[in-house]
Amino acid sequence: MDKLIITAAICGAEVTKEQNPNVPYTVEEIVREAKSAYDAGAAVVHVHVREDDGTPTQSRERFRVCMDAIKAAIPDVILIPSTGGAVGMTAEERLQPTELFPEMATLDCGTCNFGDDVFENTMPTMRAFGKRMIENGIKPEYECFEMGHLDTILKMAKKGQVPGDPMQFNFVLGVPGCTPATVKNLCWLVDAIPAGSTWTATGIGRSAFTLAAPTIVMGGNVRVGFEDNLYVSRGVLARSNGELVEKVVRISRELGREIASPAEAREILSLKAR
Ligand code: KMH
Ligand code: ZN
Repeated sequence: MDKLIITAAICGAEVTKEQNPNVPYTVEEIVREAKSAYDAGAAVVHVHVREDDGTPTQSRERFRVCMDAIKAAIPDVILIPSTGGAVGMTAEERLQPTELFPEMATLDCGTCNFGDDVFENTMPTMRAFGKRMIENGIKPEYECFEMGHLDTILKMAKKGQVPGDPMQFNFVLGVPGCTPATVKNLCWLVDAIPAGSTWTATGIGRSAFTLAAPTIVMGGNVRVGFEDNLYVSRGVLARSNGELVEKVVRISRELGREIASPAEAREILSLKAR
């Protein structure tokens, strides 16, 4: 079994300092959180950015400044900027980070309820995002919140509308309104991916670690971070993203699986040398 790739989703677009004062907004705070996750064992950082007051933004300039600052602090980390942004943003707004030619970026694979909101990803939007990623040589991380999302993106890959083999999926389970974070649901999704693909599981809220454990045993990779979960254990706010990553590292080592470095993660994810 390959070593475990840990992704830290350090910031997200929805969580706030009111919920956990350690949620990063400023460039300095984003670098601090990325470095804490990396030092704890994360090979990948999933990047959202905010204005200094916490407002989510997809500004190309803000992404450039934040990603350059992260790279200056931890040069070998793999960055996966979001093209999901925040609910309600336009496709054009959301696509801005792809203009920076990152080695990877998220590509959300369908519309779904998202708490009280609707996270809209229409077919034309997904085709436009796929085309951009093909043109700009970006490997997508396919964010699937539902089985229908996975089925849709596999069909699009067959038609050449999005980058194909080998594909990297992130199964995001436990979003209110979407697929619950159960082992049975995870197995259903994993069983449907093409041979040679790689996958990550993200459990939202209290399922962050209960989904991480079976994922580690099944050979998948794990995402944790403030975007998905603000607590390190019941009622205890995490002091940093690093603390969440440390917990995954502990679980994985107990289960006998070692942690991938960024170089090893690039190999596992078939990322091209740049
Ligand atoms: N903020 C969510 C509505 C992604 O990064 O691609 C979407 C999201 C997915 O976070
Ligand atoms: Zn995200």
